[in-house]
Amino acid sequence: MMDRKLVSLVSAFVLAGTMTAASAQEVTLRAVTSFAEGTQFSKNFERFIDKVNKDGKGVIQINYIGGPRAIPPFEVGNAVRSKVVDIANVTGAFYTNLMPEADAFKLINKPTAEQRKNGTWAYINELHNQKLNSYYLARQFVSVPFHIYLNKKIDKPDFSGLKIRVTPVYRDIVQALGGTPVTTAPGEVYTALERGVADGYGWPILGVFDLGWDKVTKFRMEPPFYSVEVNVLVNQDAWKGLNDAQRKVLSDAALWLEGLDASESEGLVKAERERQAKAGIQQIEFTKEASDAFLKKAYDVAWDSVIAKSPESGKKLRALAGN
Ligand code: 173
Repeated sequence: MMDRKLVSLVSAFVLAGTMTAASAQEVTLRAVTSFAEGTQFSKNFERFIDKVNKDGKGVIQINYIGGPRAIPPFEVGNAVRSKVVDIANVTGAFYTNLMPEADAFKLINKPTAEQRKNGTWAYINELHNQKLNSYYLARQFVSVPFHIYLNKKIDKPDFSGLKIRVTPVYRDIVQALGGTPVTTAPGEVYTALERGVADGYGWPILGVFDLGWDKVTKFRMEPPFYSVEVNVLVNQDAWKGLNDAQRKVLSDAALWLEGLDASESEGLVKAERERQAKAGIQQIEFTKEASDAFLKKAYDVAWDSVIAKSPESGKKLRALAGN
């Protein structure tokens, strides 16, 4: 009797031990994106998830919760910080409340391979460790620029009398040109334009068609400016809890994800400009001098604003950006 009890006790321990080992082998991370599912700035993250789930069988898996219906865009940074989610696809523009320096990422436009070599990645990772309790896994879309789209024609870079939908990306330059910034999440842009709450909006060159904005957009202002940044962040406790094999699946997939910008963005940008023209979105172009002055002002006001909020890290980021 005693013996049999002991045997079953021992086998129960052995079984429990095996189960722990088995579940430690494969870990599942919960993921969200700050852009609508299936749209331009979520697409590559979704491809990244598919790759991790394929390459990481038995090692690491990602459970894709989804987009803004799960977590509002401006809350995603906080969700990854507090481990409500383990991994997120989010632009720094949506978490400047937690990290004012994030407003500088749009000004850093060197290829990501170079950023990984020259210390930019390491420094931005440190900022994420400290302020967002997260690991900076990847930066996407470095060669995709932003534009201001308008429904009223202007003949010089002057937004006086215009209300323009912004995020922190465009706020300083819109104000510097005399416009009135109105902050909204991407999900509210269509209605703001339709109701005339906004006369225009800031957005990258890509993605205008995703939410039907072509129907409520007349003009795209040239020149393109800044550099899109959408980051993949992993909660730091989740990252630390992974073993080397699990981290390797994520890190390899991250480099693959960053590589998509170099291989795909230029073609996508060219095709999108043509598609916008076909849809009747007209370009507003200024003289060469006015365009150059606009670009200089766009960078100057943005750096000034970052450095005013975070003098030390702002200057360090500017030196790394080299512009
Ligand atoms: O306009 C925005 O919502 C914004 O800031 C952004 C940032 C990166 C990619 C797309 C949009």
